[in-house]
Amino acid sequence: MLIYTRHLPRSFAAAALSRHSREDAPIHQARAEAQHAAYVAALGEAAPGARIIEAPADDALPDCVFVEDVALAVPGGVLFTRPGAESRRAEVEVARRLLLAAGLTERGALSPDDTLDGGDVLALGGLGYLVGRSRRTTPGAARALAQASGLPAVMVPVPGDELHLKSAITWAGPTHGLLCAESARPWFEATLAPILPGGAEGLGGVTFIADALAANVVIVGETALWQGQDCPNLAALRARPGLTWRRVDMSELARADGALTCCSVIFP
Ligand code: CIR
Repeated sequence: MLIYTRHLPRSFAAAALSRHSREDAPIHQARAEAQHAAYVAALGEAAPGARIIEAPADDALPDCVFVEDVALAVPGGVLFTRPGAESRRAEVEVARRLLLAAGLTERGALSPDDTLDGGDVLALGGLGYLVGRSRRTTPGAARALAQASGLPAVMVPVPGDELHLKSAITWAGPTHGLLCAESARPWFEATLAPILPGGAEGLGGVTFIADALAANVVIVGETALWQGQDCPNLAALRARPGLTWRRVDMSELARADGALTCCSVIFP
């Protein structure tokens, strides 16, 4: 297993893109750095044999810690994206250099007319992908992903004005199923459930989570990393056999709209 991460730049607290005002609660740079370091350590402990790449930060790219948006693990290699925010496009270059040097094969490419943030891509194992049609991701990106992966990639609207598809929903594999933010339940029932291959049951079911942050889990090996507020539904899910759950606090990164999945790309 290979895990790609990138250090937090010194410009993060002041300049990372954020839909929240910094006036009331400024991002705390040192706390964000400590949380990110603990996250990378948790990944390493969850996957002891994995090689972890920690790319150096670039202070000219305040969002560069959110590596999920720049590279996608696809069968046989990696698809590099073209992030929807122009200020983030240059983040791809270091990922390309380091991941190809690590031996991965580049698969496919986005056309210059398309944009794709990895936060919009929900991988459903061998069944394919759901791709969020957010403000960051264009329909052509799903075609590029299908070509690069050889798997179906279906475009779906994102709920409300979420930044990304995975801001509302992630998949913890067949034993634990989908985790969907409670606020996105109407969207899930009306829009997503009808088009899921085999329905939600075919993916292990769906659990609605009161805190949207806690619906964004990272599965690495047999471990699920999670953050945010607990709730009875989540506690019941954690009690199921098959995954060890570990809580990681990335609250300072969440102030720049980052969730747990945003900060790593995991190549099995
Ligand atoms: C951005 O707006 O692009 C960053 N501040 C947050 C990106 C979060 N990425 C993700 O959810 N995959």
